[in-house]
Amino acid sequence: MRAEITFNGNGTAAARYVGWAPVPAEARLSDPTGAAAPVTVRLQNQSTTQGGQVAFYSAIPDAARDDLELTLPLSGTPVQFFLAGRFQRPSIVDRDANVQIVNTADDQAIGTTSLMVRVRKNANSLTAAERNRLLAAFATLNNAGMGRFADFRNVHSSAGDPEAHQNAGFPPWHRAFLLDLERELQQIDPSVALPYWRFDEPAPNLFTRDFMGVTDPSTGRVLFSATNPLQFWSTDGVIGIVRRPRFNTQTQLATALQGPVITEPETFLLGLGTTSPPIHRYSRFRRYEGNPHGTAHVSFTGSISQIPTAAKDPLFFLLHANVDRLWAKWQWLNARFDVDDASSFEPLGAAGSPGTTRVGHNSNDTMWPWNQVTTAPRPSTAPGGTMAPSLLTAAPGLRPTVGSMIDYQGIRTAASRLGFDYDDVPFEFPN
Ligand SMILES: [Cu+2]
Repeated sequence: MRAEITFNGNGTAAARYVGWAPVPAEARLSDPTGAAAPVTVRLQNQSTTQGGQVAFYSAIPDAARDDLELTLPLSGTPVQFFLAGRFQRPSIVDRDANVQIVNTADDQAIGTTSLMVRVRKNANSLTAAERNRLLAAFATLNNAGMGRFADFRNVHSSAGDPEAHQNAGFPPWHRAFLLDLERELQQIDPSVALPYWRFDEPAPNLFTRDFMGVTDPSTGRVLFSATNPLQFWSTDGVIGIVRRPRFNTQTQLATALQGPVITEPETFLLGLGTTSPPIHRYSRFRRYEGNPHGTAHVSFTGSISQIPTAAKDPLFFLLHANVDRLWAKWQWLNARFDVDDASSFEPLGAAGSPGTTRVGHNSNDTMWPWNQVTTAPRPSTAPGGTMAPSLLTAAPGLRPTVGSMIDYQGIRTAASRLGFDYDDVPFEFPN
């Protein structure tokens, strides 16, 4: 007797990745030999103290369970359920989460499926193996300046500046930018998720020669160990990265000339309005583009400190993963996932219309460069093409809209799930 589970609408091993958001799954008897009647099974995590674990849901919405009983017909007809990573139990290596299918009649396992609970983690506390897989994937994407990374560097440029900054679309545009890059990294190594640099805490393990490098104070050039694949990093035909911190990277939080970044709790308070009673509003929260975001950028001199050159430095993507995490956590704290609610996103605009602000910053506008529009006021080139697809979800599509970035976990609309999560931002159904 054998049973199996599949999920993400895809039976292949390449699709066995989950975050905190529940995904459709099904269990079936693949070999009913020895069974005379429908078989009651229990889905459970194989007992391990480390690594990934899974949570089960019989339906949506429902409470997450540690295990789930299902009755599987002899015909092999699948039985539906839902599956997610168990919060605070992410994987450490690929496929280290093992779901067992146990026959409740005799407690024998009749099937096991291995998957990865893949989420974005704090870069400062990655294992050496997690760090090395990330660096290898980044270096492959850059390919010493000859690879696809050049498109990402070229998008975040002077021409792209008004598409991405100083307006309501700043958080969604950068969420899409990171997702596109992360999917490219995952095509190289599917066990990689983009980590975040918590710039409001010291990150001594990030600023080492084995990770994002250590600056030579005499030249401003970033030095790497001989085993770090970033040693061959190259952009615009020039080898190396120039990045000089204005703060002690071993002991301090990111600190610019005007002072340190505001802390995470202070960032969440930015959203608080002045009405009575005060509510948290997106239009106020997005002021975080200044401090902490801008402050973190200018806590260095060098390419990361200016928009046209910032994305030359791989640290940019870890900085922005934290910027995006702060928005995601603010969204969770305040239940701000409804794109049609002005406290979750504003301005609001109709598709194809200029909306209430510059095109590219209204919820129904498509975003450059993924829309491939090169007529004014959009830039005259659109490097990189459409959004990278995913085996795990159809969202956000090839030409994402600003609004498609809001409900990133598929809380309100399951089909909106973008397929990424942060280690400290859970999935919760709305009340
Ligand atoms: Cu930035």
